[in-house]
This record gives sequence, structure tokens and C-alpha cells, in this order.
Amino acid sequence: MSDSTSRPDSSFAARLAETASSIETALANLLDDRQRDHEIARPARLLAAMRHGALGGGKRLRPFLLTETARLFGVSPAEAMPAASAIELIHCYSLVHDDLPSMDNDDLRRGQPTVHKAFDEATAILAGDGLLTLAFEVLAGSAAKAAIRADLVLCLARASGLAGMVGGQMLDLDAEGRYAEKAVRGPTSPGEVRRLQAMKTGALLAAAVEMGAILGGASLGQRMSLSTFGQALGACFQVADDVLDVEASPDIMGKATAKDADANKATLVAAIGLEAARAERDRLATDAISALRRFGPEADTLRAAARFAAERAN
Ligand code: GRG
Repeated sequence: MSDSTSRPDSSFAARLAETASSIETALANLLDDRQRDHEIARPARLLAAMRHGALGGGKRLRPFLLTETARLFGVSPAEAMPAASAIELIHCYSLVHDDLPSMDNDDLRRGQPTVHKAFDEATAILAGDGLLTLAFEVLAGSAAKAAIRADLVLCLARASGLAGMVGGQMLDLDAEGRYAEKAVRGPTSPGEVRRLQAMKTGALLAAAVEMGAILGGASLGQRMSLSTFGQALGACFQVADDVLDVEASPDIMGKATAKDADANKATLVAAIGLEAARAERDRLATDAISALRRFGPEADTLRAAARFAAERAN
């Protein structure tokens, strides 16, 4: 994975850290205990659970992708912040719900007890719901022009819902054999795994890039190239996750690993084997970088993000 036009990855790491710090501040402000004018009350337990699910951890990769894509078009990180916060809130909600006993039943997330462990299951469900709805409140209330706001809301809703992340999660549960024995429904084919992963994980990562393009007023051609980039990066990120589940330690991941095979998960490693999955991950990173051909060195940070998606350790 090398690209002759790329800057050293230290600039990527610095930009990622910068975004992570700004997002932490923005989310902490949104979730502080100050009651807003339009609100009757901020229930303390719910607010604490939402803060637990959203603050103090995470790579903040989706806000980073959004901010860096918007930056290509001269949009400042400050202008991109409401949309970047919204997509991270959606991501955090999905993790809170994904960890629930009825879903993945995880005790640890980002090195901390999961929300249902730190609080209780009903509170965790409501905290996820609260983060999801806050995302759209933030996006709809942002200062962007009305047409851009509407486009952003549409993009985020599509990526998050029925034919995006939520739909992908449903296909994932089905592929585990929860609703029909694997023996009856048959093994999940590589094509089915790729489709469910494109929905479950890829759609939101691709939406981060697309929302940056919307904020920047990208042309149709630019938007198509960026969409190809986002989809390849999203797929690469998920295959890397499948590989890490086999290869990484829980300490580094901040969550349990080696769970996929035991849980009968439909992963690309299970479908095509570890070596082929590694090769697909690297090919997807190369495809993502190739999709940025029309952009100059200003897109180097996005190129580095594609390499990071493939090479990440957690
Ligand atoms: C429950 C509606 C609902 C959806 C869940 C996102 C998701 C769908 C499930 C997560 C399952 C999972 C671990 C997928 C692997 C890829 C992934 C999304 C990893 C977590 O994202 P990171 O690595 O997390 O960006 P951090 O903690 O860095 O924010």
C-alpha cells in the first residue's frame, strides 16, 4: 500500500487527533446538563447514559472523513462540525444498540463497560434512541443553507435506516442463523456477506464522505468519484474488522475479539478465508485511493485514511 503523492502519515494522524478533540468538545456541549429553551427537562439518567455512549473514546473516523472531504472544497472544520457531530451521534447510537444483550451482547466497548452494563438495558435502548434523534436535531438546526441541510438529512437518513445500517444489521442477524437454521438457509455466500457489510458498515462511512461533498457543493462528477472512494473505504474498513477479530488482542481493540466464528457471524474471513480476506482488504484500499485520481495533493489526507482503514490495529 504505497502512493507516491502521499504526505507522511503523521499529517493524517495529526488531523485525525484534531478532529477527535473537536468532536469530543462538540458532543460534550450538546450533551451538557444545561436545559435548552425548547426543552422541558433533560432526564439525568438518560443524559448520563448518552454521554457514556458518546464521549471519551472512539477514533472519530466518520467525522474525520466528512471534515476532510468538505475541506477539499474550502469548507472549514468549524462549518462542517454540526454534520460531523450528527454522523458521530448516529455511529455511537449504533454501537450502544449493537452491544445490547439481544444483539451482540458485549460487556466492553472502547475499553469501558458497555452502556447496558454501566446502566441497564432499558436505559441503553433509550440512550441509543436519544443519540439517534439528537443527530437529526443537530443536522436540521445547523446554519447551512436549507437545500444543503435537506440534502444532508436525506443522505444521513438513507445511510442509517432500512436500506443502510439498520437493514444491514438485520441481514447480519439473519445470516447468523437466528431466524432459520444455517442448515436450512445455507451458508452465507461471499456476495451476501459483501452486501450486508456494505449496508451495515459501509453505508455510514460512505455517507460521511458524501456529506462532506454535499457541504462543499461538489459537482456531480466529483460527488461520484467521492462516493466510489467512500464505498471502497467502507468495505475495506469492515473487512479489516473481520481480519482484526481473528488477529488482534482485546486489549488493543478495547472490546472482545475472536467472537465472530463462535457467534456464527457472516464475515468475509468465514466466507473466503483469512488470506483472501486480507488480499481483498488491501485491494479495496487501492481502489479507494484510485477513485481520488481527479483530486490533487489536497486529497492526500483522504488517501492516508484509506491506508489507515486497511492497516489499522484497532
Ligand atoms: C444496532 C442499528 C444497529 C446497527 C449496528 C455499526 C453496527 C451496526 C454494528 C457494529 C458492529 C461492528 C463492530 C462492525 C465492525 C465495523 C465497525 C462499525 C466498527 C466500529 O467502528 P469504529 O472502529 O469504532 O469506527 P470507534 O470506537 O473507533 O468509534
